[in-house]
Amino acid sequence: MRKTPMALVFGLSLFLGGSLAAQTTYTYWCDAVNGNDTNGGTSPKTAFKSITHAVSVLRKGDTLYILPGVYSVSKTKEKFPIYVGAGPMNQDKVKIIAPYGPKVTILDMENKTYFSALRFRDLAKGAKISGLQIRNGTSVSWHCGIRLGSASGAQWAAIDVEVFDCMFVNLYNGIDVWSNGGGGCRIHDNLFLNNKGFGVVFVGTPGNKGVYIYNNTIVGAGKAAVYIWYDPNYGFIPDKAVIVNNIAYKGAASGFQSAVYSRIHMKPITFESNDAFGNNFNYKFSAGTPSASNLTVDPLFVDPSKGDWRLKTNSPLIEKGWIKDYSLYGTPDLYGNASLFDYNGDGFAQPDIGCHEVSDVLTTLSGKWAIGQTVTLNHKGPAGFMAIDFMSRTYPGMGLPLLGSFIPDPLRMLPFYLMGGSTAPQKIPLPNNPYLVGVPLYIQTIYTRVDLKVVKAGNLLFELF
Ligand SMILES: [Ca+2]
Repeated sequence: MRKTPMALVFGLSLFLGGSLAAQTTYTYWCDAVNGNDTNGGTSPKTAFKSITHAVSVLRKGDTLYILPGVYSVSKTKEKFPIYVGAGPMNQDKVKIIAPYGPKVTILDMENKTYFSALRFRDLAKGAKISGLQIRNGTSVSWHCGIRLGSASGAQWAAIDVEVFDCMFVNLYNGIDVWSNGGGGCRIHDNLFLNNKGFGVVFVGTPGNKGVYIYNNTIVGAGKAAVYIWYDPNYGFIPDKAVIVNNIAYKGAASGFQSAVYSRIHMKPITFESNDAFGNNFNYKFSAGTPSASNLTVDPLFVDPSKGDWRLKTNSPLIEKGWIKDYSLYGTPDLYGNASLFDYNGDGFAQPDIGCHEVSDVLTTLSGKWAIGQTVTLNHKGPAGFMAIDFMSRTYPGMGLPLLGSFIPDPLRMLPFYLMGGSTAPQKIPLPNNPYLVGVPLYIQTIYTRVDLKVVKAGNLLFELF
């Protein structure tokens, strides 16, 4: 059924009106440039200034959008570490999102001796953070960008926290994960550059829920890119670790601290489809050897000299990722595109290795994405493909073998319309509805061959306002 743009607009208004009536959580904004901590924080124009203050007002299920800028002690009066879930109020399932991404949204530790920039604790179960760059830490061992968990008691546990689409630059460790009393944290689609210690270090303990470390690109780590610490003398025994699809590139690891290192027997660990290349030592295990799915090949980055860590279209890492758990691929890659995309068009979407998923379709948006404006969606796909556009109010959340990353939640999906047998530009008039201001919307375009035999769900565009 073809729906006209007017039907879309009507549906948009209806949908947003209905959802606002049922809203029980709040959305806050933080703006290093124009914000003020004496503001109410509930719109972009009344944004807070510091992340520290903005995080302190979050309650269970709330969302915080961090707008572009440099956040630091000197610029926005941050207080490190910024605690999430330290109490007294419950901050489970809060979402901390920098929608414009980590190149322009920066939490700067200014080379001072703070233990970490952010720390998630036991009252932030299921919290998510994405799109932020954390940079310029110290040379002190175990200092890090984000700390998850501890060996010091349950109140320090990090549980089911998700860190994705972030950058960790010039720190000691990127992320420290200790799993006492917690675990289940997911660290994926992040880019780690030139950290002096580890990219991600995981210290497991009995009874924990393990850790998922996947689709990260870790460049120039001074020690291991991914380090799984097992020491029976200390009781550090990871129950579960899923370490897949990571790139460890040109690390300076020496001796036992190889690029991807584990002192554990292979059995509790799923260790598949990683690529360690150009490190002093690429793989090292205390027992066993990595399976053949783990590669040692040049990833063929687009242009490292210009900081472009995407994969070239002839990279040997395309369609080589681990495919046994499609639930890992429901969020965008570091660059905002689908993290699961059927590049070779064989009807079977397979993830690439690293934080970039190579795609041959492209949806771009021109015009001003604001109420009362008309925007144009421009489509670029293979010859003979048509484009179908979806909108959603949330992150996509599902990876489907035959399709790729997909917006799954029908209650949050806005009406869509078929463009017909082409990939021509599509104009979308946005309603002049004040309730739309501050509401984040996703657009996803699905490209399909006219005979529907090949479908590529790509180009998750994360747009706002
Ligand atoms: Ca792919």
